[in-house]
Amino acid sequence: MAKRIVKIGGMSCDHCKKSVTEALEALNGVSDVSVDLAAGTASIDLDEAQCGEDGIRAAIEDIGFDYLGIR
Ligand SMILES: [Cu+2]
Repeated sequence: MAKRIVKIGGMSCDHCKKSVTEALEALNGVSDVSVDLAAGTASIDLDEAQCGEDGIRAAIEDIGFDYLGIR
């Protein structure tokens, strides 16, 4: 399990924040999701054995936001 920060584009309100939080929490291997709306980031605990970068990208893009990377 590793703490990672996902950069997300297009979030503008609390509804966006909730949508992104729920989409990330639904992924196997992702937990402890905390979205920072102002920063455009989500802090997550990631188990990379269960979920890779592609899975995170798809979850964000599927609900209409922009995946801008992970660190
Ligand atoms: Cu919104």
